Amino acid sequence: MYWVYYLKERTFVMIKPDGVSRGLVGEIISRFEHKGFKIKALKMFKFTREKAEEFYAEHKGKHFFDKLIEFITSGPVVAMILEGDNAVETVRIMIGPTDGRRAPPGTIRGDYALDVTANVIHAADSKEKAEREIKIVFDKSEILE
Ligand code: 3AN
Repeated sequence: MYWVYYLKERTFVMIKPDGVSRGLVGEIISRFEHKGFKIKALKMFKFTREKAEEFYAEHKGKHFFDKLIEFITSGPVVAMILEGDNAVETVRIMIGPTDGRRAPPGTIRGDYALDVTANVIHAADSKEKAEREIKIVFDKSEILE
């Protein structure tokens, strides 16, 4: 008997305003689909200042906070929940390090970002953060079982 184990971990991913305005939505979603992740929720919206400050609360007080809030509220984002084995870690590997200038080619930031604020994509860096971010952005009714 041959068993395939499919572990249903989920993570939160968001294409930032620069990724949306540059027309990278299809390309980025396609990478995750080709990798094998299932999309459990997907929506485009624009952050209010209040929601953005809640979302990035852990960075409050840091030198880049105001710039980050201004950037993330500057245009629509595309948020999604991806499900698959080891989703949190694997998606983080696929997006690459924060600074697009240092992100290796082959990663999303490595291929498409040349900045540290406008770095095309966000992904939760732990299971706890993923659940927190999902709660901030999605209503339960917007998520597939
Ligand atoms: P990541 O998105 O790789 O998890 P975090 O959580 O450290 O990175 O930072 C959240 C966001 O804040 C980043 N995606 C980036 O847009 C911005 N950011 C982080 N560090 C800096 C920095 N040194 N200068 C400007 N913006 C930054």
